[in-house]
Amino acid sequence: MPLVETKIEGFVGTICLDYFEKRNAFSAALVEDVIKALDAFVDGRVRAVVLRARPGVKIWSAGHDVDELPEGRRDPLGWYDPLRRLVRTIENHPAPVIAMIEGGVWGGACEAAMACDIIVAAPNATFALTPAKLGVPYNVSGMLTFLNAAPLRLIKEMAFTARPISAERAVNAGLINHVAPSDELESFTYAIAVDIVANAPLSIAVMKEELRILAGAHPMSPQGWERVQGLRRIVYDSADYVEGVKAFKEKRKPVYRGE
Ligand code: LCV
Repeated sequence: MPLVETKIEGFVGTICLDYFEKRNAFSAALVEDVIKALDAFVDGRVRAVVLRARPGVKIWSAGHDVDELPEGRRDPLGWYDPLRRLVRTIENHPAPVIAMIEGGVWGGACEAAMACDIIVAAPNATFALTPAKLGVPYNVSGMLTFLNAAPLRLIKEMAFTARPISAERAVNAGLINHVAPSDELESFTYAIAVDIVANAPLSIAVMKEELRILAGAHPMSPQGWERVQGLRRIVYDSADYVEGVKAFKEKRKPVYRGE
């Protein structure tokens, strides 16, 4: 049973997340279905993609599937982690991907949305960075996605407080492109897609790739990389990381001791 619904109309492809029982948490299975859909759109010569959830949802996506996080002593966000693969697939997709958002966007789903090229949200959309809430050591390329999406100070506030921010605050900060009234969200979003598909797809694809390469062009020395990896290992080896995942599964507030 696919966890997404897809369609192609003209040159516009749509991927609708359809995993209500886990609030569209990006499990390996859901990520696989999204990646398959994006790959099929390349062959289908789709020129713009809309990534959405079902109309009227309260939660666009609950983020990484916490049940699939390692219980400790292993990097929870390594290169082949489903969420990492999803972010790279969106960034490498030749056509622009427009995230159309209603409801809450949590944790890794914020990164998936920010990896999209354009974000259009309803007024009820909220965005929350949650690694600190779960005790997770987010990874470097993920932090770069955030850093490329919003001012450093806002990213720090979101990352350190783990508090959701409103669509209004997000659009004022430039984290999202537009807030559209809920009853106009679809028409507003697809109007952008129609404008895009009327333009030269090859020119757009090369500009998207140029911007991806330039946005990711941040030098990090081998020592800097090793230092960050060492610090991250201390976190995912910590009792706090185990506590964060355990508390989530036990549906209780975590108690962090800084060890
Ligand atoms: C697995 C879930 C999830 C879920 N995973 O419905 O960025 S990082 O580093 O933190 C990264 C590791 C990450 O993305 O972590 C995940 C961050 N996500 C969150 O903190 C959001 C956690 N979820 C919630 O706060 C609530 O579920 C929301 C507000 C999203 C929806 O609340 P609502 O009352 O509508 P439930 O909480 O009842 O959730 C319905 C079912 O989905 C599961 C949840 O455990 C429940 O399962 P059961 O029916 O078996 O109890 N679920 C929700 N989110 N991220 N499973």
